[in-house]
Amino acid sequence: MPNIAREELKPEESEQLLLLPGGHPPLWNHMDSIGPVGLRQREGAPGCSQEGLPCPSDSSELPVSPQVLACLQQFKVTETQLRQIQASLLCSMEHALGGQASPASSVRMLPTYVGSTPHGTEQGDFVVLELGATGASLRVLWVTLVGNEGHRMEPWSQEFVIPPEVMLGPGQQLFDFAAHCLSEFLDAIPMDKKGLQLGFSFSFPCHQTGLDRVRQSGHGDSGWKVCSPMKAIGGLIQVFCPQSTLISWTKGFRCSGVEGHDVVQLLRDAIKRQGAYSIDVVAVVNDTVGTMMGCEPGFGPCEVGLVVDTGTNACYMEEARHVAVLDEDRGRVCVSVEWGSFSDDGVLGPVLTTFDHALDQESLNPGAQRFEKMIGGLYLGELVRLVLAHLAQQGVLFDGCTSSALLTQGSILLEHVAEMEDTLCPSSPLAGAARVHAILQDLGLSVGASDAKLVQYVCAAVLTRAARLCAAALAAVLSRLRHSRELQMLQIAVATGGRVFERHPSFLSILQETVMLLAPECDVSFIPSVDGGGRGVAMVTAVAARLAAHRHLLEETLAPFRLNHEQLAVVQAQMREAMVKGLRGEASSLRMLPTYVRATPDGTERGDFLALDLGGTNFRVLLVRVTEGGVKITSQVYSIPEYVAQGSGQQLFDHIVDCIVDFQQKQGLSGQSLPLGFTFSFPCRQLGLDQGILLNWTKGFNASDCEGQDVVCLLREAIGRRQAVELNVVAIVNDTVGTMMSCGYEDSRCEVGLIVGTGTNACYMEELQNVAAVAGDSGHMCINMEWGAFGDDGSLDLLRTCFDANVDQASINPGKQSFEKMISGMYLGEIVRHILLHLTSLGVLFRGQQTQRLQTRDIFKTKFLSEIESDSLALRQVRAILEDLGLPLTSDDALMVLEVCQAVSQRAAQLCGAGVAAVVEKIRENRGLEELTVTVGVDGTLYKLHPHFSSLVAATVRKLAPRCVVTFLQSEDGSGKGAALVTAVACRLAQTACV
Ligand code: 0WK
Ligand code: BGC
Repeated sequence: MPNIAREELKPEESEQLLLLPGGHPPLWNHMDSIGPVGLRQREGAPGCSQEGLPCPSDSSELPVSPQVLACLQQFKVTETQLRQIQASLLCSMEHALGGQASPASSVRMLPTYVGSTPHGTEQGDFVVLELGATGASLRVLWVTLVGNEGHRMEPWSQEFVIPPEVMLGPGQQLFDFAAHCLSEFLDAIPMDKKGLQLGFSFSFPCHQTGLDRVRQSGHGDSGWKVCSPMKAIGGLIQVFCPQSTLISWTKGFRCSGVEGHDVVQLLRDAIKRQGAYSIDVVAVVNDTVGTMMGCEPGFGPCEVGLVVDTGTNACYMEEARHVAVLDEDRGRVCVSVEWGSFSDDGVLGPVLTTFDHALDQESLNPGAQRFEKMIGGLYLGELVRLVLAHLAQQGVLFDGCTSSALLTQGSILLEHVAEMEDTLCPSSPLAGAARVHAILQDLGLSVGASDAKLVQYVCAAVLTRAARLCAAALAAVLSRLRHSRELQMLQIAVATGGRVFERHPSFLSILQETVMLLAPECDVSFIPSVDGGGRGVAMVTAVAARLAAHRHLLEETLAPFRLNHEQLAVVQAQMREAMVKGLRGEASSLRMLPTYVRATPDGTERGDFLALDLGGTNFRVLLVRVTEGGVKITSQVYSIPEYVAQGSGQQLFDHIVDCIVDFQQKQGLSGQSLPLGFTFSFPCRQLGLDQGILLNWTKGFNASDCEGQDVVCLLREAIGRRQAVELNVVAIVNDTVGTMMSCGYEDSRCEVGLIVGTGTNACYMEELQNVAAVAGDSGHMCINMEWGAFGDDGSLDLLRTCFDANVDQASINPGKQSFEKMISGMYLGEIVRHILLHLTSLGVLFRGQQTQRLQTRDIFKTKFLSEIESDSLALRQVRAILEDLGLPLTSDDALMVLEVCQAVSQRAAQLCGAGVAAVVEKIRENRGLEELTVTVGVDGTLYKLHPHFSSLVAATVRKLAPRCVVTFLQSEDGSGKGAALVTAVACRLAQTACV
């Protein structure tokens, strides 16, 4: 931005200056420059034009001294300078929106987390506390919202003057004062005062953490602050409230111990100290937001809120995707510009007068809020005072006499300027001048004949500049809006609030005209806010209250999914106990099935093997070539249609043999009888390596005539039914065992196999002496725990939720596989769906609209959880998935669905971690080791694809088994390779036995 020198007067301008009508001071025609009006009133303009131009009624000309001219000249801002301020402010806005670190002298662009303008449905009684909008006073309101239907109720309100020592004293004193005013106000209100909800309009620059949006700060932590804990299931339920950290005081406030602190908590503590009423601070709102939200329904919605009161600021509805800190890609969010801090010396320097510098130097915050100090009502009076004192000391005003009042900072207030400037075009100029005289005499000044008029021109010059600068800033916001919405023409309603608007009617007209000049492509309607935004704050509070209530219901619903360390340690201990009982053959929900796998591979295995892998997402046939150089796998995936998985056993095994034959043909293996290892991922009581009695189907399989049968026989019979096929079934292994063996081939410390996929289960190398079912007491045997059934004896009932019960009831094996149904991929999506149905029925989600789609079983796939919880595209993902499901969602819904998914998957991972901790601790104690180093071989889609599952399992194991160093090794080739290796070991052992 080029540096602009203070503008020299163009020749035609200097000629104009010398002659003035009726003793009026030299003024400029604002069309090409900014400052008091030109020499003669524009031809044909009406009497007191709304531009604050002198009225022709007083036709007398007023000689103006060069000093006065030079003085008023300083307040001239040219159109060019205005356009540069507009452009520089726009640039600073986009800079800050992009999240780039911005110098203190730029606008702040603070997201307010107000994501929507009022629906009009908001209802209820709300208390509003306004602090900071009107300088040395605070206001309390009781606002009753009646929604669309009801008849509008006038709010009750009361204003309290804040003593200067409170505005400059300790922060606690200020908030105690506010709490005192609150209760004094409420004492007088004849309404029921239980469960009061308060909206705090705090008109200073603050970093907010949320109003109705939860900041995503990683898994499970919503970033909301817990206000007050209350007893509930499993410890705390949390009440949520916003946080708003004060960046810096402005506008005459300078309380200590507040900047950098959460002003909501300071107010809460003060209300508690006051102890008169229990009031919940539900929302904190900037006054511009209250003004925008208070826009009269008939006019709105307003999408810009503009306040010019003691200070000045604006907010507007920005596209959320443009606000870098939000990670949002849809919808809009209200951004508080905080343009008061704009002071790009490059463009403002030439506009800043000596009086501005003087005012800044004497202010509480020199160097800060430079833009605000040229526009805000707190400063206009002071600017006028400094100019008048200067002109008096130059002897061109008040006969060169000053007064102590005139030399006292703050002696000329906004009201004085309003009165004096407003009389510039009174219906009767004399009356006007008399009032100016009265004000100046009150300041102890002797007012000469032309003094009153000159003073009026000073007021007009200061105010006109303020209005123009404000217009330049507003024009920047409008250009930003038009740009971010890619519009040729922007039609917009701007809500205005603040005493400068109320007291200076010319302010709005000058602002309007200048906006039309600077942003001709914007059709702007200005809507004065009715009650200073109190209703708007109540609207926001109503929205926040509704969302806090929704959030409370969400937390109440999800609380049972948030397991703490004690609960997980109980699961670990219960699993340990069930393991011991199962190994002893006592009643236990853990069958602890011997697998007859006694050793993990030692690398000497060799040969070609066929392997089958049934029970996971896919059925695979594999050719596994084990050579010195390693293992080479060729495989083919085949589907097992539901009607086959739930048909007859014969049909199922015939289908399996068909796939084998197809594979052999494709691999040119037809007629070869390779040793075959069968990964059969269902609970089987093995009587030997190649004998496995199916105990019960799981994971949606239910083929008849199989349970209680030796599945190796069923396979051999199917092979027998197929002519010309010869297969040598050597081993049947569970997928956990296959996974352990496959990883054991890479890492000899791998002694545990874990599957978290469609189903879940684990196996590990147990001391043979502990396995009652198998003779021998030396050496090890791999035990298939079948932990999916853990809790089928009711030991998990304390943790089971009604949603788990719904899923279990709807499954084909109710009462079975309890642990699996809280952890594995076949069920997590269904648990989430049932929770979403519940929250919809509570009106928390989807505006309470139940959709057919969401009532469809298995419509919410578990893979959605992995997609939704992926850190990078969280909300976009959520929205895309839910919209595909035809769900009408708001952005709040998207976040709540994300939290539901997080809670369900977190519980699953923690329960899985508690199980692994029980296993590795058993191995460590089996071996009487102080510390155990062990590897767990893992497979399964959920474990592999979910973005956080594996790290949560590992974290839970670290907490529950601190004396075990556990490495999780993801199996690359699945358990088919493991089955082949088990077969290879069996063949090697058989050969050595023959030798
Ligand atoms: C791949 C293994 C297979 C196991 C599956 C489990 O090769 O034996 O059953 O993982 O994961 P899922 O496919 O059920 O997600
Ligand atoms: C089965 C186990 C299997 C696990 C993982 C469970 O449903 O009962 O045998 O290991 O799923 O696939």
